[in-house]
Order: sequence, then C-alpha cells, then structure tokens
Amino acid sequence: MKKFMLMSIFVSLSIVLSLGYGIVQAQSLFEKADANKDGVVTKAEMKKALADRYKNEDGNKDGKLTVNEYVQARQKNFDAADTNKDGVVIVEEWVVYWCGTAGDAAKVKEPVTMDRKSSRSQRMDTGKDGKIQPNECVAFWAGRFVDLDDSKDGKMTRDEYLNRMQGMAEMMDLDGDGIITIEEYYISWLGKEKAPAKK
Ligand SMILES: [Ca+2]
Ligand SMILES: [Ca+2]
Ligand SMILES: [Ca+2]
Ligand SMILES: [Ca+2]
Repeated sequence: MKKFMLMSIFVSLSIVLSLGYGIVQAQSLFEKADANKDGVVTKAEMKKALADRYKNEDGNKDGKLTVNEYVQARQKNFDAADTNKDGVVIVEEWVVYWCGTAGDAAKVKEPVTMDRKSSRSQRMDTGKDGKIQPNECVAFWAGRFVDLDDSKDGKMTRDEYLNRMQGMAEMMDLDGDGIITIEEYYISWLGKEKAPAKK
C-alpha cells in the first residue's frame, strides 16, 4: 500500500514537472490498460487496451496495420517517451512511458530479448499469476531497454530504436504478408492461446 502511494505520488509529481516544462506526459499503456484501477493488469484488460492501440497505430485507418505503419507509430512512441525532448531516451523515460513509474528500472542490467515464440505479456508475468504487476512491467521494459540500447551507453537514439523496430515489425508479421493483423498483434503481446477466433 505504501509502495503504491509512493508510486502515485511519483507519477503525479512527474506529471506536474512535465507540465512545468510544457510537456504533457501521456498516460502509459499500463495505466490505460488497468481499467478497474486495482493496480494490476489482467489479460482481458490488456486485450482491450491493445485493441485501442492497434486502431491508433493503423495510420490510414483501413483496419490493417502494415509493417510500415507499425514502424511509423514507433516514431511517435519514441517522441512520447522522450519527455525532456533531448533526442535520446534514457531508461527512466522509457519505463515511465510504458508503466507510468520508473521503479527500480536503473538496477536492471540483463537484456530482455524478444523472439517469435514469446509474447510480451508472458515475458512480463514472471510471477505466473496471469496478471501484470507494476514491478513486472518495470522489469520487462527496463530489460527491453538494455536490449534496444545497441551502443550500451544508457541512451537510446531514434535510429537505434527504429532500426530495431523494423525487425520487430517483421517478426510480428507471422505470415510475412506485410500486414500485422489484429490476431498477429495479439499473439505478439499476449501469446498464441489468447488469439481470438476468426469471425
Ligand atoms: Ca486491473
Ligand atoms: Ca493501415
Ligand atoms: Ca530524453
Ligand atoms: Ca501478416
């Protein structure tokens, strides 16, 4: 409870500080997904948030997220994460962007790498209770940062990120047709067993 309060204070403070600089901190995916505001994200909550995210990333709104649109969305992603607008993203900016709190992000040294067999949610849920806690969110995204920071200098540049996201987009496009369908999107985030049945 105390930890949660401290986290809320930290989030509020970072919003105030950001506003002070004329930058509005966007709500993190974790906060958006936690619809009932109980501090954990269930698979159902995540799926709902991902459906919204997919629509957002589909630039021309034709219901199909192309590999190019995915990479373009990553550019916005990078800019939103770079809250102090210095052109690089540090681990705290990165983790706050995804989780709404930086937690112990700076302590994470081991990279988290992604492959076709592992979904983000499965990798995040290290406690295996089917829910994502804030500390699991932080550990995952901090580990992703270590992996994505190619030069390992603690600063992720736009080029480092976008180069890697081209590969990520191609990995998510399981059948290689240039389109990441909503099913392929869900698989990459939630895993295969959670893929919805075809309508
Ligand atoms: Ca929840
Ligand atoms: Ca599209
Ligand atoms: Ca920055
Ligand atoms: Ca595809």
